Amino acid sequence: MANAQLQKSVVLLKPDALQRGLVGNIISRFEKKGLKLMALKMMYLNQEMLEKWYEHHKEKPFFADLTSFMTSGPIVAMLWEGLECIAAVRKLCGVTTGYEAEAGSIRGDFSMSQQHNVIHASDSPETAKKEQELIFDKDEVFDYDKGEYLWVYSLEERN
Ligand code: FUP
Repeated sequence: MANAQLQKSVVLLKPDALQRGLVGNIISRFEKKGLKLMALKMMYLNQEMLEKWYEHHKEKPFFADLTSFMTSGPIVAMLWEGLECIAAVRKLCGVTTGYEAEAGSIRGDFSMSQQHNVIHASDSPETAKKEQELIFDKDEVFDYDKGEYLWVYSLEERN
Protein backbone atom coordinates (compact mmCIF):
# COMPACT_ATOMS: atom_id res chain seq x y z
CA MET A 1 0.00 0.00 0.00
CA ALA A 2 2.09 2.88 -1.32
CA ASN A 3 0.08 5.70 0.27
CA ALA A 4 -0.42 4.14 3.68
CA GLN A 5 0.16 6.64 6.50
CA LEU A 6 1.76 5.97 9.86
CA GLN A 7 -0.93 7.15 12.29
CA LYS A 8 -1.68 7.29 15.99
CA SER A 9 -5.05 6.44 17.49
CA VAL A 10 -6.31 7.25 20.99
CA VAL A 11 -8.20 4.38 22.61
CA LEU A 12 -10.19 4.58 25.84
CA LEU A 13 -11.29 1.50 27.74
CA LYS A 14 -14.50 2.80 29.29
CA PRO A 15 -15.64 2.26 32.91
CA ASP A 16 -17.62 -0.87 31.92
CA ALA A 17 -14.45 -2.48 30.49
CA LEU A 18 -12.68 -2.09 33.85
CA GLN A 19 -15.68 -3.23 35.88
CA ARG A 20 -16.08 -6.29 33.69
CA GLY A 21 -12.41 -7.28 33.70
CA LEU A 22 -11.87 -6.87 29.95
CA VAL A 23 -8.73 -4.70 30.01
CA GLY A 24 -6.14 -7.46 29.50
CA ASN A 25 -8.06 -9.17 26.71
CA ILE A 26 -8.52 -5.92 24.80
CA ILE A 27 -4.90 -4.78 25.14
CA SER A 28 -3.81 -8.22 24.01
CA ARG A 29 -5.85 -7.89 20.79
CA PHE A 30 -4.09 -4.62 19.90
CA GLU A 31 -0.68 -6.10 20.70
CA LYS A 32 -1.30 -9.22 18.62
CA LYS A 33 -2.49 -7.11 15.68
CA GLY A 34 1.03 -5.61 15.51
CA LEU A 35 0.27 -2.11 16.78
CA LYS A 36 2.80 -0.19 18.84
CA LEU A 37 1.80 1.00 22.33
CA MET A 38 3.08 4.56 22.81
CA ALA A 39 1.19 5.63 25.95
CA LEU A 40 -0.93 3.99 28.65
CA LYS A 41 -2.54 5.37 31.78
CA MET A 42 -5.44 4.91 34.15
CA MET A 43 -7.42 8.01 35.06
CA TYR A 44 -10.79 9.61 35.71
CA LEU A 45 -12.38 11.73 33.01
CA ASN A 46 -14.26 14.84 34.12
CA GLN A 47 -17.15 16.92 32.79
CA GLU A 48 -14.88 19.59 31.32
CA MET A 49 -12.83 17.06 29.36
CA LEU A 50 -15.93 15.27 28.10
CA GLU A 51 -17.47 18.49 26.83
CA LYS A 52 -14.40 18.93 24.64
CA TRP A 53 -14.12 15.23 23.81
CA TYR A 54 -17.75 14.87 22.70
CA GLU A 55 -18.14 18.46 21.46
CA HIS A 56 -20.29 17.28 18.53
CA HIS A 57 -22.70 15.50 20.95
CA LYS A 58 -22.91 18.28 23.57
CA GLU A 59 -26.41 19.37 22.61
CA LYS A 60 -27.78 15.83 22.15
CA PRO A 61 -30.38 14.43 24.56
CA PHE A 62 -28.11 11.51 25.57
CA PHE A 63 -25.14 13.72 26.50
CA ALA A 64 -25.92 13.92 30.24
CA ASP A 65 -26.27 10.13 30.48
CA LEU A 66 -23.10 9.66 28.45
CA THR A 67 -21.01 11.93 30.71
CA SER A 68 -22.49 10.35 33.82
CA PHE A 69 -21.43 6.90 32.52
CA MET A 70 -17.99 8.06 31.39
CA THR A 71 -17.25 9.57 34.83
CA SER A 72 -18.72 6.65 36.80
CA GLY A 73 -15.35 4.95 37.23
CA PRO A 74 -11.75 5.07 36.05
CA ILE A 75 -10.85 4.51 32.43
CA VAL A 76 -7.67 3.24 30.75
CA ALA A 77 -6.32 5.54 28.03
CA MET A 78 -3.88 4.35 25.39
CA LEU A 79 -2.11 5.66 22.33
CA TRP A 80 -1.44 3.12 19.58
CA GLU A 81 0.59 3.57 16.41
CA GLY A 82 0.59 1.75 13.09
CA LEU A 83 0.06 2.07 9.35
CA GLU A 84 -3.49 3.32 8.74
CA CYS A 85 -3.97 2.69 12.46
CA ILE A 86 -7.14 4.80 12.84
CA ALA A 87 -9.27 2.69 10.49
CA ALA A 88 -7.59 -0.55 11.61
CA VAL A 89 -8.39 0.16 15.28
CA ARG A 90 -12.00 1.11 14.48
CA LYS A 91 -12.37 -2.24 12.71
CA LEU A 92 -11.01 -4.08 15.74
CA CYS A 93 -13.60 -2.20 17.86
CA GLY A 94 -16.59 -2.88 15.59
CA VAL A 95 -19.52 -0.51 14.99
CA THR A 96 -20.75 1.71 17.85
CA THR A 97 -23.64 -0.38 19.15
CA GLY A 98 -22.73 -3.67 20.77
CA TYR A 99 -25.73 -5.70 19.64
CA GLU A 100 -25.04 -4.66 16.02
CA ALA A 101 -21.27 -5.12 16.07
CA GLU A 102 -19.77 -7.99 14.13
CA ALA A 103 -18.79 -11.08 16.10
CA GLY A 104 -15.03 -11.16 16.48
CA SER A 105 -14.77 -7.40 17.04
CA ILE A 106 -14.31 -6.05 20.58
CA ARG A 107 -17.82 -4.60 20.81
CA GLY A 108 -19.22 -7.59 18.93
CA ASP A 109 -17.71 -9.97 21.46
CA PHE A 110 -18.13 -7.97 24.68
CA SER A 111 -21.05 -5.55 24.43
CA MET A 112 -24.82 -5.44 23.95
CA SER A 113 -25.24 -1.68 24.40
CA GLN A 114 -25.07 1.55 22.41
CA GLN A 115 -23.52 3.45 25.32
CA HIS A 116 -21.90 0.80 27.51
CA ASN A 117 -19.87 -0.27 24.51
CA VAL A 118 -16.56 -0.92 26.27
CA ILE A 119 -14.21 1.13 24.09
CA HIS A 120 -13.64 4.42 22.30
CA ALA A 121 -11.29 4.91 19.34
CA SER A 122 -10.38 8.06 17.38
CA ASP A 123 -12.30 8.44 14.14
CA SER A 124 -9.92 10.66 12.12
CA PRO A 125 -6.35 12.02 12.26
CA GLU A 126 -7.72 15.42 13.41
CA THR A 127 -9.72 13.84 16.23
CA ALA A 128 -6.76 11.67 17.22
CA LYS A 129 -4.55 14.77 17.56
CA LYS A 130 -7.18 16.60 19.64
CA GLU A 131 -7.76 13.55 21.86
CA GLN A 132 -4.03 12.95 22.36
CA GLU A 133 -3.61 16.56 23.52
CA LEU A 134 -6.59 16.30 25.90
CA ILE A 135 -5.34 13.12 27.58
CA PHE A 136 -1.56 12.85 27.41
CA ASP A 137 1.24 15.18 28.46
CA LYS A 138 4.24 15.13 26.11
CA ASP A 139 6.36 13.13 28.58
CA GLU A 140 3.67 10.44 28.79
CA VAL A 141 4.13 9.50 25.12
CA PHE A 142 6.98 7.10 24.36
CA ASP A 143 8.53 6.91 20.90
CA TYR A 144 10.81 3.90 20.68
CA ASP A 145 11.96 1.37 18.08
CA LYS A 146 9.73 -1.67 17.99
CA GLY A 147 11.77 -4.63 16.74
CA GLU A 148 8.59 -6.45 15.82
CA TYR A 149 8.01 -3.93 13.01
CA LEU A 150 10.66 -5.88 11.01
CA TRP A 151 8.15 -8.73 10.92
CA VAL A 152 4.86 -6.85 11.03
CA TYR A 153 5.65 -4.71 7.95
CA SER A 154 7.41 -5.29 4.63
CA LEU A 155 10.58 -3.39 3.71
CA GLU A 156 8.58 -1.02 1.50
CA GLU A 157 6.03 -0.37 4.22
CA ARG A 158 8.76 0.47 6.73
CA ASN A 159 10.31 3.14 4.49
P1 FUP B 1 -18.24 6.15 18.30
O1 FUP B 1 -17.49 7.01 17.33
O2 FUP B 1 -18.34 4.72 17.87
O3 FUP B 1 -17.74 6.29 19.72
O4 FUP B 1 -19.76 6.65 18.33
P2 FUP B 1 -20.46 8.06 18.39
O5 FUP B 1 -19.52 9.22 18.19
O6 FUP B 1 -21.65 7.97 17.48
O7 FUP B 1 -21.02 8.12 19.88
C1 FUP B 1 -20.23 8.53 20.96
C2 FUP B 1 -20.70 7.81 22.19
O8 FUP B 1 -22.04 8.20 22.50
C3 FUP B 1 -20.70 6.30 22.03
F1 FUP B 1 -20.11 5.72 23.09
C4 FUP B 1 -22.14 5.93 22.03
C5 FUP B 1 -22.83 7.06 22.75
N1 FUP B 1 -24.20 7.29 22.28
C6 FUP B 1 -25.23 7.21 23.19
O9 FUP B 1 -25.01 6.92 24.36
N2 FUP B 1 -26.51 7.42 22.74
C7 FUP B 1 -26.79 7.72 21.44
O10 FUP B 1 -27.96 7.91 21.09
C8 FUP B 1 -25.71 7.81 20.53
C9 FUP B 1 -24.42 7.59 20.97
